[in-house]
Amino acid sequence: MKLAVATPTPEVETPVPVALLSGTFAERLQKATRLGYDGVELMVARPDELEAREIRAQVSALGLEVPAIASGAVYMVDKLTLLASDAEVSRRAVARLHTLINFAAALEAPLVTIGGFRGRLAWAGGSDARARLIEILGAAAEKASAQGVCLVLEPLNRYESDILNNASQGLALIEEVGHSHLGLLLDTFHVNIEESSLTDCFRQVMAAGRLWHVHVGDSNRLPPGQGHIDFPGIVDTLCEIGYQGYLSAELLPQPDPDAAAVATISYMRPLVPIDS
Ligand code: LER
Ligand code: MN
Repeated sequence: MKLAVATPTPEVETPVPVALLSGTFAERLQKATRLGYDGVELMVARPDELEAREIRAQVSALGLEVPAIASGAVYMVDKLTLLASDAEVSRRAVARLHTLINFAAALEAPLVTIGGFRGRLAWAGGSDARARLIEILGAAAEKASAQGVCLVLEPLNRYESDILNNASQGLALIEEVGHSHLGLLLDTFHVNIEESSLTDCFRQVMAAGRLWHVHVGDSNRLPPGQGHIDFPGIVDTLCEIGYQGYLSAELLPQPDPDAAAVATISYMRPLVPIDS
C-alpha cells in the first residue's frame, strides 16, 4: 500500500474544500515528496489548459506517482455534473470526463474518479436519469479501456449523493453498467457515515475485484487520528485482503493545508510502512 495526498493542478484557482498543501503547484509537489508521500492525486478542472507532458516530467522528477485524476474540481469549481438539470451542462460534463480520461492516459495515471461530479438524480429529473448515468458510464468506461485507464465510482454520504451511498449500491451499479474498466473508490469519511461496518465494505468490494482506490479522512473529515475512525483496524483489514493500491488523503485543510498533510502522514506512515 502507498500513501498519496490530493492537491489541485495549476489551472484550479478557486480553493477546493478537501485539497491539501499550499503554494505553487511546483512547491506543493516538492512538499509532498519532502513529507514522504508516494504519490499525488491530482484534482483537475480543465485538462485542456494543462501540458500533460510537462506535469508528468515534474511529478516523476520528484519520484512521485499519480494514482488518480480526481474529477471533484470539475464539479466544485466549474459546476459541471454528468447528471444536471440543464442538458447542455450535462453534455459539457460528459465531454470533460472524456478529456480527463485523455489527460490520465497522457500522465500514465491509472484511474479517473467520479464522486460528486456524477450529479444527482433529483437534479436531472425524470425517470430515465439513472439509465442515462449508466449509459454515460458505459461509454466513458469503454473510452477509458481503449486508453489503458479505469474509472472509479465513489459512494458518497446521503447528504452529498442521491444515487450511490454505499459499497453494495456501488457494486450493483457497476453490475448494471457491466464494464470491466469500472470499479470503486471507498472514502473512509463516507464509509463511516453510511456503512454498518468500517471494514466489511472493504472486504466486500475487494472480493468483487473492484476495490481500486481509497480516500482517507477521519469521521470529522480531519486528518486520520483526529476523529473516531479506527484506522489501524482498516489498514489491518486492507493488508489481510491484499489491497495494494493507494490510501489518498482527501480531507479538510485544517488548521491549514500543509499542517493537515503533515498530520496525515505522521499518523498514517507508521501504519503503512514503505513497501508494505
Ligand atoms: C466529496 O465528499 C468527496 O469525497 C470527493 O472525493 C468526491 O467528489
Ligand atoms: Mn472522497
